[in-house]
Amino acid sequence: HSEHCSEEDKRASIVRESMEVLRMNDRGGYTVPAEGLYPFQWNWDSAIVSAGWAVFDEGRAWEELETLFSGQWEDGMIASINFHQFSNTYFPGPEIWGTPDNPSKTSGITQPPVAALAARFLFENAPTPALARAKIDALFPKLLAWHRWWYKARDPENKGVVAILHPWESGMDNSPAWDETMQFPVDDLPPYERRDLTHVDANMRPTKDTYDHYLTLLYRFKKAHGYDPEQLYWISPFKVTDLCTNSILFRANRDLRWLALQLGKHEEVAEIEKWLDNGFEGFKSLWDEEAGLYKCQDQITGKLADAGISAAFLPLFAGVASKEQAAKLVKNLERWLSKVKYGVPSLDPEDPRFDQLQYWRGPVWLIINWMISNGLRHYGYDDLANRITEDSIQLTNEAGLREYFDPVTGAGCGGRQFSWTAAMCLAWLD
Ligand code: 2M8
Repeated sequence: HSEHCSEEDKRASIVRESMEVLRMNDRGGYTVPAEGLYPFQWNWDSAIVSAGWAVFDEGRAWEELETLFSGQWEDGMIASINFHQFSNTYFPGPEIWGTPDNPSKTSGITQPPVAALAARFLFENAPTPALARAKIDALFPKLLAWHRWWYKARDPENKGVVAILHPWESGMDNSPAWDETMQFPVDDLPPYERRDLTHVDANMRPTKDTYDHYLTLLYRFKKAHGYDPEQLYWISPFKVTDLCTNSILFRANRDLRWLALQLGKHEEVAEIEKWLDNGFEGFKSLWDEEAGLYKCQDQITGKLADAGISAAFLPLFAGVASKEQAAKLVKNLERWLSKVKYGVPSLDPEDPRFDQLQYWRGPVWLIINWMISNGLRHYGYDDLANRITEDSIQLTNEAGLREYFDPVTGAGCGGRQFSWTAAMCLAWLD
């Protein structure tokens, strides 16, 4: 009994700590992912964090999304980073990106479109329905504009699935899924100084060669027509169908459709249904029958990436996999989980590149765990979903609100007092 009690006490204190972390990382209308390491407003972080705020401060939750959309470009894009306030603890900052004022300073690329999911979550869980309705009325056209941007700028050839043009856009920055597609030669770069290594151990962060490639893309995009997204699609040496982005976009379209129905926007419903139908077709080219996994695809060569990554399970979250595909995915997932203590590792633990500490090349990320477990439940794999939820509770109980976790030892890695981990403890694990 006493053990049970102390587990409960532990959980209650994690929940309290999670609220404190969001308050501490609040910069007035937006939340930074982590003090020092990431001192600006990140796109998909903020969308996830708004669900955390929703648990104890409804108004603040909506404000998070409103501030995110205050940086929306005229063409509809929501950039990966909004630079609301000066900071010199992160590289590359606004002076390197040098985007046109559009309407405020941002990066020049995007990130996975979680915002519509968050908007639906806030709307459905709203203590004050009238407030929620007013907020959604204002937010809906902006969400729609962003989704339209994805298809216009990132699927001009009507594949039904969208391209990312920079690994930073996937959110899984140094995933082994990009090892082959990142082989293009780097340009002569102006000298630069990374800041991430002043906050976090080098063995937990991308290598210098990887950063040289990131910056080569950044400078080419900047030179090419001031980041005009419609030009970038045609000139980028990195053009990939990413599973994380496309699964989230598919799910976000379902949530946007649901919101459109609430608002009685029938033309918009039809427009979104077309994206869903095309997406359903587009996903077929990402299925690797032999591996029993979804794979990212190089749009330049047409080749599927060889790496099995955690995003391979996200089509379950999207709801785009068939029952047969789901069964094969589950078999792979069970094999992965039998090789580690805590799931879900970001790379197949039997891949020789698996590295339990290296960022998106092995470690566990709570936001991905939430999406995978949600998807598993939808397909009726409750036991496996419970295992992932239990692992996530254990990890945060033992290592705290870290950026990511070692799947072998359970140790916390990367940044501390991390906002999206706190948000997951509030909105999912409590
Ligand atoms: C990481 O990415 C940034 C670049 O956007 C970085 O390392 O400098 C990723 O984990 C990304 O998914 C996340 O949104 C961001 C902030 O938490 O950090």
